[in-house]
Amino acid sequence: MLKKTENIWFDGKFVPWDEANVHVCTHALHYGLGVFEGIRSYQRADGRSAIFRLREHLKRFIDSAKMVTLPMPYTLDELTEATIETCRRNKQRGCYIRPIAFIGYGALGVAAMDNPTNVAIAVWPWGAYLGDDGLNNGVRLKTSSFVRPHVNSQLHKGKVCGHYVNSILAKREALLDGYDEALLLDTQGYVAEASGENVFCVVNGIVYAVPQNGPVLGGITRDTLITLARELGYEVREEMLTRDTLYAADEVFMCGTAAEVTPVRELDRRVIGNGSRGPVTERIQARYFDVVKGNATDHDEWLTYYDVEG
Ligand code: PPE
Repeated sequence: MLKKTENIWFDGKFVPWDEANVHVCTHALHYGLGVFEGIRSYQRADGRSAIFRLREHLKRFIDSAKMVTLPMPYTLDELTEATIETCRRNKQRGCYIRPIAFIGYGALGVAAMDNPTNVAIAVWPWGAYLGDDGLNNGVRLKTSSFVRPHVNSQLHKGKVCGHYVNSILAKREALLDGYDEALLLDTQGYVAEASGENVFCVVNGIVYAVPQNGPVLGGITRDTLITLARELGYEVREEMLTRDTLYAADEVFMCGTAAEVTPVRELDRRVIGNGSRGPVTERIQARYFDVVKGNATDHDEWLTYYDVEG
């Protein structure tokens, strides 16, 4: 269950959590055209709170809307201000932040060119997406029978609400089959991404990331980890991967704002590496947590600090 907070920013105003509602005939509810973001803020080791890579997330939010021809009534600066204020008002020292924009109430029928766009920003506390045990010991993955749609069928660089039906089908299938998460391949059979995470593997000390030119979200955590891994001295290659490469890899891990850096200990009943969090994954994960919520200050450009009263 969501842990509700006090106020949601909704079309430019703060409204109580329970009153941030829309009509059942809202267009997006029927056809799925909306865009969203997932952002985290953390309370850092020094006690201050900071939102991680806020501008990049909100830029992607605006770009996603543009890709799907959804008019976005707010600027990057307005959304930035609104996001910070939503964290502050709700006295969240560390939280998950969910901006969403969608086609609102008006006409039904697919195009509905003149319906308004509604925009909301909600925040709430959200722990480890795939569990604390998953972060420490790794999760079990299943290659999905569902495939990531062709790059001309969905606009994968956009974080589009309706795209997530494909993710839900894959994730539910994986859970029903007793796994923790689904791995989706592309229409050619190459590794795309997990239902809500980008995928990496480690072979002979080299870090491999699935390239961005396929049907995958351009993950901000993925970009962060490539930067941090290179700073740690690892060679990082962006190459198409096949499932057999993952089966035989020394380490596999996934990343996303919600999932952070989650090791994979098993894929399709093949134990990956030593069957727990591998050493390279552990180093990159530790560095990630140090940057987002620890003592590291060498990536301050990624942090938007804000004050919480009381
Ligand atoms: N791929 C997909 C399909 C995806 O949904 C996410 C984020 C990523 C990759 C990683 O992107 P980034 O957060 O920029 O590193 N998934 C979000 C939603 C999860 C949810 O269940 O809701 C998230 O991590 O916030």
